[in-house]
Amino acid sequence: MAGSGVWCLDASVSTLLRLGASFDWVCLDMQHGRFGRSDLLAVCRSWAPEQAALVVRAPSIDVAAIGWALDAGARSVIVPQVDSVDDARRVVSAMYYPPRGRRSYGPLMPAWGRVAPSVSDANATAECVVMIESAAALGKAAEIAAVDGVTGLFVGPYDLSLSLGITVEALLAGRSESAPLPAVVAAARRHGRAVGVFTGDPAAARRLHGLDVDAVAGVTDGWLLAAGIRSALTSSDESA
Ligand code: 3PY
Ligand code: MG
Repeated sequence: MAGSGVWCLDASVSTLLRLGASFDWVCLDMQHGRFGRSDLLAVCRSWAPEQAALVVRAPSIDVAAIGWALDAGARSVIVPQVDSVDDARRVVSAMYYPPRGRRSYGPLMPAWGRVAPSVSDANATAECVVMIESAAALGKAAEIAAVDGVTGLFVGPYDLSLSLGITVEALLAGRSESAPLPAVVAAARRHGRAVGVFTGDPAAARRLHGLDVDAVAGVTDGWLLAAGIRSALTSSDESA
């Protein structure tokens, strides 16, 4: 998962496929979005390998849900509210087959004619991304990044700002060494991990200017729809 992503809460399968033709990655949000397991399977069944990377945000540190996403063919799973080294270890254990973890074997892609990756390929290519979105997680970011098997840290600015008692704008704009975002980036880089950030709209994404991040969820499906509606109404007002 790298580059420009769209974070989806409500899109249909066909809309997700269209988004996959334009963005670097598409995230299906199983925590706050409408997607359950059968929605996830419907998307994965239709996802063409040349399309954008399909990323799943698990509903929680949930071994079963993380397994469903991987079994359906997602390689990248973002797990919310990982607040400690123990949390990160539980996520790693769900993400990887033994001996690295305790993922249970049962890939589903053969059900729709795809070849499942070998156990070693699955382990080598999985992206295990943990969300830093509380004061506790921020305080432990370097230790969490150091957990073997974690491949990336992903900042949830909304929950993190609630936890810190500051605004999202202030959180995104802070650039001092001890400010939340530079601190997460430094913790990730120290351990060779990727960094992603959710912003959800382009104005917020612009606040990340100058920050060294790999992946930004710069829009949501809802933002794109609202922007399209605004643009259509503005142009019909102008032509009236
Ligand atoms: C947050 O900002 O807390 C998120 O989890 C983004 O969806
Ligand atoms: Mg959150």
